[in-house]
Amino acid sequence: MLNLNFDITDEIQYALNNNVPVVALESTLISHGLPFPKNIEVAKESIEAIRSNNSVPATIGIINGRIKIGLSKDDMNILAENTNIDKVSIHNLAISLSNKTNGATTVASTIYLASKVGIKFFSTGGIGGVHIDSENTFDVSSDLNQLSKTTMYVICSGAKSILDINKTYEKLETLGISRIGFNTDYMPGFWYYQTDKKVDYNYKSTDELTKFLIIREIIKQKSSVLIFNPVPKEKSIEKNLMDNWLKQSIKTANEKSINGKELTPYLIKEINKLSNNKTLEANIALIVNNALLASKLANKYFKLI
Ligand code: PSU
Ligand code: MN
Repeated sequence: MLNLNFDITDEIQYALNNNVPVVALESTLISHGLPFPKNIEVAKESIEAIRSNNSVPATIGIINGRIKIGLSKDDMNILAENTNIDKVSIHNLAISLSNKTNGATTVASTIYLASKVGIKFFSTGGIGGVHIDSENTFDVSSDLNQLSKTTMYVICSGAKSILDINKTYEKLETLGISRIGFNTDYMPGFWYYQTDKKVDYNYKSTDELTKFLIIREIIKQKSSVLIFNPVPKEKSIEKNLMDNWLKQSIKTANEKSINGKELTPYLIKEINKLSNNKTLEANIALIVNNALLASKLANKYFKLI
């Protein structure tokens, strides 16, 4: 029954059957996170980074209502070039399939779909989380809920800087999602190198880190693990600059009554403008860097199991 909706490329299916490392990638980054044509360049660079470590990339998205595990070049162009692509999370996943839309999958829906086909590693930029002013709006990304339900090893640079980092950090602990550093003592701040939030543990080698992942499997823990990899230092943005841009863009979002799932893409675009694309450059650098680390970890993992 499942196969009726899933299109898995032969290469990915072969890798899954033969313990070849596979790294999943989301597509919301392509359609809603980065501007065209940078989005397609970054998608390709991430794919190359994963291949350079003998791993198989699996970019996930929805084309004409079909779940694609592995997007073709044409599929990727559809998601990168059009402005009417659905942002598909968990609540609207089956709606997109039933209406045969083209949809970009968020962290939540990507890890859900990836885990259904047996993928263990996923790489992205920053996860969604608890929004500023959530006491009033109740806006909390379903990424957090899904991370608590799905077993996935998620390599990222923290939560997006537009969020309430304190609340997001606490919520992760509540949900049983380990906040692991890879060579960092503090949770990274997405566009900036580090926040003041301590990681649960800083693993300093891929060997140590993958052994920890395997121990979790032995004791049957089912939630996801966040593996934090900070933005390369030379691209990191100063926190006070970022806070100013954030304040300004929240103000214009309020004036224009932008909220819900439109809020994240709007704020990211606005801040890219205000920063003269410095945040865009940081975003690109960290995405590719995370893909590289994900494939290294996936390689080590499949050597150890
Ligand atoms: N990080 C980015 N750009 C993005 C996102 C994350 O740098 O576009 C996307 C991810 O797909 C994430 C989603 O899952 O935003 C969260 O959206 P929301 O807050 O509406 O759940
Ligand atoms: Mn939201």
